[in-house]
Amino acid sequence: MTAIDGHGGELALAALRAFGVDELFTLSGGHVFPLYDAAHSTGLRIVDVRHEQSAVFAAEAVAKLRRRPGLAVLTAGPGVTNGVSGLTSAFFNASPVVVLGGRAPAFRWGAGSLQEMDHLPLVAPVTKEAVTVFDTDEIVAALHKAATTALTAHRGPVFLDFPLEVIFGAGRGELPAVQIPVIEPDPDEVAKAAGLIAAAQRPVIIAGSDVYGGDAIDALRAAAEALRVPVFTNGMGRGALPAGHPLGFAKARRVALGGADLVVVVGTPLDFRLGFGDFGEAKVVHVVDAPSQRATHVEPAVSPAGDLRAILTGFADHTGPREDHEDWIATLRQAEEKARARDAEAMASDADPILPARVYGELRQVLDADAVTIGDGGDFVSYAGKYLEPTTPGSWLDPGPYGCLGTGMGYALGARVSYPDRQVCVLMGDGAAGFSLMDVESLVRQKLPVVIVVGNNGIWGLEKHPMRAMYGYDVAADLQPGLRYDEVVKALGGAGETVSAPSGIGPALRRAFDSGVPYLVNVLTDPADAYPRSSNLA
Ligand SMILES: Cc1ncc(C[n+]2csc(CCOP(=O)(O)OP(=O)(O)O)c2C)c(N)n1
Ligand SMILES: [Mg+2]
Repeated sequence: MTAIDGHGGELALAALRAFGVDELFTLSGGHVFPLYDAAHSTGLRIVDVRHEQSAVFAAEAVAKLRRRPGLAVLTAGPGVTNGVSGLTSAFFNASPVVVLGGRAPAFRWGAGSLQEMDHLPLVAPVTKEAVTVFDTDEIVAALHKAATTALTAHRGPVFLDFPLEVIFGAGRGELPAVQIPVIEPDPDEVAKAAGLIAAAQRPVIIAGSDVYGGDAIDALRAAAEALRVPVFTNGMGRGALPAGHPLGFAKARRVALGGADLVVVVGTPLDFRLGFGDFGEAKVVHVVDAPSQRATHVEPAVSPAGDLRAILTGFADHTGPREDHEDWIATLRQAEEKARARDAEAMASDADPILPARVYGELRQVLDADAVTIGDGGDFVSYAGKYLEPTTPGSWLDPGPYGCLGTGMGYALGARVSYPDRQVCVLMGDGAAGFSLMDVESLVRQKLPVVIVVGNNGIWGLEKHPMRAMYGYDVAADLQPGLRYDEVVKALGGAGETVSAPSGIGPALRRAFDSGVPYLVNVLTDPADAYPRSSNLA
């Protein structure tokens, strides 16, 4: 235990520093000045934005990428309400985000202070913990507990607010050692699951974000290699088995799920992205990082719960008899190669107007292996998921199952602050761009270069095409065609250009990555092109 004293802001940041927090994202408000004062005097980096949602999305990117708390500081009332979509995304994504809110003074609560509202009922349903700290002497303990909760599987965001007199007041606290509880899995369940995989004829593993969040990427690879099981990934799990790994697959999913006799889903929910866990005749093993994550709408053969590293290592260490999966792996490899050839053709398309596939064909040639790519949009981002193949785990950021448009600039900020030397590239729909482009100013002013590629089809494509298919017409789905989003970025101090011919994409992307400033490549794409999908609502 280390004793610390100071004002409320100093106590709060000292507690979070112990968890590796070394920056905060915010938009100014007097209710939280002591947190700025503490950051200013201790050298904790302050990154400020133009809308609170960007602050929380930035904190979420840090939490996702670095597996430690990402911190956003929001002023009382509207600051907090503007951050609610970010908190909700973090909740859906199991991101260990800490949001600190200002709060009107407690001593005259009810008298009508500026921005006086009780935030807790709003944020409680989308956080693991939401508390008001009423005593300056309790700040250190409250923050230590909150950060520990955020980092304990199943991870997620926490929210604390501080009445004005509490955060401005002086106090003291004792800083305990950081210790994140680990949930030990039931060894019988682990053994049962490993036995099922070994005995299966055609097993498949699908691994998701919690595998990265739980630092279990190596254990996943070891389990797959030991039991010879093909692996598909989603979310932050992408890149776990990089392209070229004999058990890594991305494009043969339909063949795999159609033919599998056992589907092992690790670290991701059995939600709409996975057909709600209905894999026909195949048995299901659902591996989760906490018992709370066991599916209630399907009955898996077994659902080991707890530390993913321990569970996957248990799989790797399985010693019983095992079936030979080599024919199955060869079948999937054939399907994978066929799909890869089809994709390569699409990505080379000379079609005019430009197809999104070509944008990704060009982008793949300029991206480094460890580039962080971020998707924010509809169809344009579905194509990014299809055509971009991250080879470094924890380098792909999508909004996750909450599907919130507007994450792009915040995620880019968080990624750039996390990795000053890696490429950071945001793929944005033109609709999505409208939510956050003003935060290019935050990037410019704070010298945080990123490349923004807008797939500019002049429509809310992922809504327009389905509505037309359903009703034969569409409303509220058009945007102004041909808009110069690159000029917006230029006006804010960055750079950019518009591309309308396929041959222009590659050179523009190279200029963008070489520029060293926020740079928007505005690619005019074909509004008639719709991402082929079977359903998008349920
Ligand atoms: C905050 C929010 N509002 C609305 C939606 C519904 N929505 C999902 S995709 C989409 C269209 C996105 O359009 P754009 O970013 O231009 O990408 P495109 O589909 O055209 O490639 C909309 C409106 C959402 N997911 N999130
Ligand atoms: Mg669009």
